[in-house]
Amino acid sequence: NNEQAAAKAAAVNADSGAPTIFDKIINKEIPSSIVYEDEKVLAFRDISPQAPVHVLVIPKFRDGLTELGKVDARHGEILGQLLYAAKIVAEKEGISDGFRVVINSGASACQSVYHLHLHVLGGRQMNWPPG
Ligand code: D5M
Repeated sequence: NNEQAAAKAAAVNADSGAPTIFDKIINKEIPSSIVYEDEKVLAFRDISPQAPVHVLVIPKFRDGLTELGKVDARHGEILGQLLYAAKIVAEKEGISDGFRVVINSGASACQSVYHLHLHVLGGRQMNWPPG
């Protein structure tokens, strides 16, 4: 089925080190709807929103940050900055009272872009367990 095909394609592309579409977004070579930006972090609206608010938070310098399962101790500071940026995004988007942060790591989690990103989702009742 489609989901399996997508997972397989993602597995093949996983962490090849090749630039991703997010590099083009960071460099403003393709348009995005930016919600928050600072020196190290960029947050922009997901092109395929799964909730009324769906924002991606990414490090501007990938530097080995392809997927959460492959980070190491030197990434501790930026990981904290990404999580803090997610909180700022939630505030800006008016969903501070309830929101979800998701990181898909690896093909079995359906990661499709191998530039680490946090999904910030809200604006509707979120359900548990996730799919
Ligand atoms: O999530 C990768 C996410 O990236 C997925 O929700 C779509 C989103 N995406 C892909 N291309 C774009 C562009 N060009 N703008 C905004 N959002 C985009 P994953 O966790 O890897 O499955």
